[in-house]
Amino acid sequence: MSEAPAAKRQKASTPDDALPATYKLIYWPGLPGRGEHVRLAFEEAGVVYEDTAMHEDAVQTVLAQISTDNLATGSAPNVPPLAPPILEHGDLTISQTSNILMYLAPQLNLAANTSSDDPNAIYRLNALVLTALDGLSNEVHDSHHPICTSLYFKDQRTEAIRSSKQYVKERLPKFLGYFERVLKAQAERDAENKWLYGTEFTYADLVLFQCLDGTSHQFPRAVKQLREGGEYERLFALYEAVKQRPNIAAYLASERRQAYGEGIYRYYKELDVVPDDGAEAEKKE
Ligand SMILES: N[C@@H](CCC(=O)N[C@@H](CS)C(=O)NCC(=O)O)C(=O)O
Repeated sequence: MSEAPAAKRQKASTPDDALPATYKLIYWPGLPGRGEHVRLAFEEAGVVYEDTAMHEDAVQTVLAQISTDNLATGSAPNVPPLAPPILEHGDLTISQTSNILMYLAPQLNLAANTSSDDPNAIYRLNALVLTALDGLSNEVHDSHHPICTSLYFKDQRTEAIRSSKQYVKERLPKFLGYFERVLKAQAERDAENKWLYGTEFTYADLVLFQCLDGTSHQFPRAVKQLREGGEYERLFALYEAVKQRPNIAAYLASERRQAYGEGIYRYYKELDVVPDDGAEAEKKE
């Protein structure tokens, strides 16, 4: 169980009083991974949650869920998950990061006014989240494993170098530019807007923060160069603002925040390329 400070031990609102307000995150131990998006939402909201990654039998807990023997035949009509993160809440079991967040965010007050005056907010937020996960998580992972996830890095090193050069040259600026554009559009609606969705802080801001943090871990030189280029000022201001939110800052400084390891975001010196390296590489080929 995570060690949330006493002041943060409050219950989340649930859509159904019959559901116990204890959330269980099932994820691999030893790395932030995609489970981190779910943790950050819980931490920002200050709710109690169980994180099985912190348990001794963490791996077995994940394996039991994703085993080909798991037919999810309990009384609730759950479907078996293919991969973590997995959320259990009462008799509900769901997987897929964005799906879990879509379920949690309204309960954790991280989805703007989805439940009242802006019922479509959740779909706009989900589009932002899926876009961040596409370009600043899945594609970043695929840069170090461009051939196949099941092969070792050393067996796809050459392809990973080429893939990383292309990524930082073309894809990374495209996705950073997209989120800068979203923020610019918000600011044009109201100069006070600094978040992805209007005046309110939402889980999309948290996801973007984590995606940018992980991408910076894998490609520190490229992110630094692009940041210093000055084209993404709103985006990096959002990154810093999320990092400084009291509950997030406390979490990042705690032992619950795990170091990046052999997960989605990995540091390999030979992949720490900058957009200009990419241009060079293509000229030589
Ligand atoms: N689209 C899924 C991807 C899930 C995923 O790839 N999970 C990783 C850990 S972060 C995993 O264990 N994958 C095992 C596999 O794909 O075989 C999500 O966002 O939840």
